[in-house]
Amino acid sequence: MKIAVVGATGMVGTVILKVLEERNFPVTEILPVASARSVGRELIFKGKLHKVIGLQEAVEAKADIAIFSAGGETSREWAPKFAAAGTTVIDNSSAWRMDQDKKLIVPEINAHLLTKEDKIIANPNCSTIQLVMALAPLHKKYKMRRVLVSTYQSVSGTGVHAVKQLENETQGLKGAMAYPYPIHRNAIPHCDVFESNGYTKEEMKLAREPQKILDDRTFSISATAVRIPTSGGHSESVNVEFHNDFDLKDIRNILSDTQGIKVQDNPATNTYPMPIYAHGKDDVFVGRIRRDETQENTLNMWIVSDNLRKGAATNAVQIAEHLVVNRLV
Ligand code: A2P
Ligand code: 11C
Repeated sequence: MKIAVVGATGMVGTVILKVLEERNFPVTEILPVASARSVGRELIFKGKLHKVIGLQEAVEAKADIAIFSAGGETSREWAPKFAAAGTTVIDNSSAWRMDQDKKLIVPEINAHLLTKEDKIIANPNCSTIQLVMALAPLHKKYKMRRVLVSTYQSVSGTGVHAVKQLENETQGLKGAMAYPYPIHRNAIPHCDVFESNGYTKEEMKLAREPQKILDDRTFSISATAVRIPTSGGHSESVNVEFHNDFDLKDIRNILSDTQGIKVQDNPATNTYPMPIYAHGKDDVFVGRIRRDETQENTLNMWIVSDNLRKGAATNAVQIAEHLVVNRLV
């Protein structure tokens, strides 16, 4: 497979290259793509140096698959050009996610929907992926009515400049600000831009994307997204009201048996998911599983995952693997 990675020099692009290597994806040729600023720079893939190329050159190279993580504007403009050249695009930005003609895929849940005709495939938002991974198997059995989620998101979700802001502030240094406030020793209830309804774009992604992935609009999700000074791994406090009563043991068993999920839940040994453990791993970790004692059929849990891996790079590479295994490219 000839694979283009658009945004190869960026935060997620770097992890995409790493995940392709680690999972031994059948790459015959790798094309690292970035902005004009980076063309000619060399990146290492599988121990060899590869020159970064520009977008037009990459379109002309007619890769089998292009994995994009270079922001929404780049995707809007360039994904259709790649698709027209016969390349299947897996897009990590928010550009196409809610487009009616594009599929929004978490492989464990809905990769079976993909066909050869899908030339632009959307990868969900990182906080959506870890949430929906845990909700999907529980929804199947107990049917969700309403979900309340509060997120605790790491600075790596914002990008290199935010990681730098936290590093600078931790060391008492001054520098450019990615956020309107200091993030060190702080919690900022503001991820992405505000929409006209008073919610942030991140909160609305959490509300809308799971309905599309689960192909069900009968449940609702209300979210508050908060940025905290962790450097890798998003956490979520999740309250789920089901239509049907559940057995807590069964909830644990369902989650433990779900591919891609690891249950870490033992109050007696202080065992629960945390970003420092999830960092660098591909699984979604679930713990603090307990009944909401204030309301019928309602569950509380805590979900943590590495936002750059399952939340972005790994999910995209898994989509690519599904395409290859099922001969859809
Ligand atoms: P570059 O490094 O040349 O700026 P991050 O998410 O970490 O900010 O990274 C964004 C990635 O998207 C980088 O690889 C960046 O390349 C790339 N990128 C940003 N804007 C463009 C563009 N207009 N065309 C191509 N690549 C872009
Ligand atoms: C964050 N979820 O942590 C964002 C980053 O729509 O893919 C990814 C944004 C997106 O701020």
